[in-house]
Amino acid sequence: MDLFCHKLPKIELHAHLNGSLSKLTLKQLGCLENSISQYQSVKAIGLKDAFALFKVAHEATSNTKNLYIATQNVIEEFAKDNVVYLELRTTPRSEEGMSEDDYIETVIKAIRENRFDGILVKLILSLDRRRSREEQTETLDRIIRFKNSFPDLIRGVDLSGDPAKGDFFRDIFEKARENGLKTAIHCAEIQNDAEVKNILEFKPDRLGHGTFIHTNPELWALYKQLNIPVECCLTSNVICLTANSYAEHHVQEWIKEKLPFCLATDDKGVFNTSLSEEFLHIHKASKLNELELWTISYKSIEYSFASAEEKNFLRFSLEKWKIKNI
Ligand code: 6MZ
Repeated sequence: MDLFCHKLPKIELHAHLNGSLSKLTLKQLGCLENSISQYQSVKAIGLKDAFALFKVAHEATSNTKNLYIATQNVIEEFAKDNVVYLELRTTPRSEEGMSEDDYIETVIKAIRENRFDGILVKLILSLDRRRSREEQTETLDRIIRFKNSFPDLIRGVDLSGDPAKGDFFRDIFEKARENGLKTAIHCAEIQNDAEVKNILEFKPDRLGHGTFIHTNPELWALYKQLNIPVECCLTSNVICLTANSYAEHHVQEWIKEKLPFCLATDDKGVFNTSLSEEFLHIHKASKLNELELWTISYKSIEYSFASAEEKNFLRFSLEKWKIKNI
């Protein structure tokens, strides 16, 4: 099954650029050995400690040259894992000598100059919930400007960052939607029923994690009525201690009730995983067979922010692969 999960053409819809850097990339970017050894979590550490690890990657990508290399390496690694469609997300930030505009331009350039065959890459830009309403609004305006110049590449906006901090500002995402951007919002990664209700009522195109929705009957009923695809990141949740184990992960509820979900790595560097491994975990935890795993991949095409034409192309190649391999 290892080989099957590796070879399966996969769709990655929830990957944070700076959490996806491999140790090899950190080394290439001149990171010191002792920072590198701290960066990757080999055991369950909880959300707070996981968030501290992003600092290592952020230091490594604090100039445009390194950011460019990091983006290309991440794409290459997903391509080698047989990810055929990648929606990479990242939070525009400024550093000394690099403005938010420089940051976005560099990531765009790295994706457009991507050298790897067989992988289609789109960009989602993230708003950090720890930032103020004014800062988030300013970043959104910037994103809208870039989206108008690169509509083929920039497909959506995400809300992420430490779920214990900051807020979801609905009007900011209404504006994103009015401007033709899709919305993917981290939701219920920790228990926060009032916020989850606000997010669900906004009806984003996709939800990240969705860990604590089914635990509240009112929210669960509302969610099931809305039927929004959830990006499930099993290893991330196990390491961050928001799921007790792979077998007890909330994706089981989605499988049982035939609700829409995709599998994703979240931060393949920090959590030392790959999309193939995530498929292997679900195979083991839920006893899914090859056809069922393929179906997860196939259905994820629908939940993606790809254009209708791109979706048709992806469906065609997955169907072709199925005839030969299953
Ligand atoms: C919420 C997360 C996250 O944007 O600098 N990020 N936000 N929950 C998570 N679960 C573990 N994992 C990553 O990539 C790193 C940033 O992505 C968000 C955090 O804001 C983190 O700083 P970029 O490329």
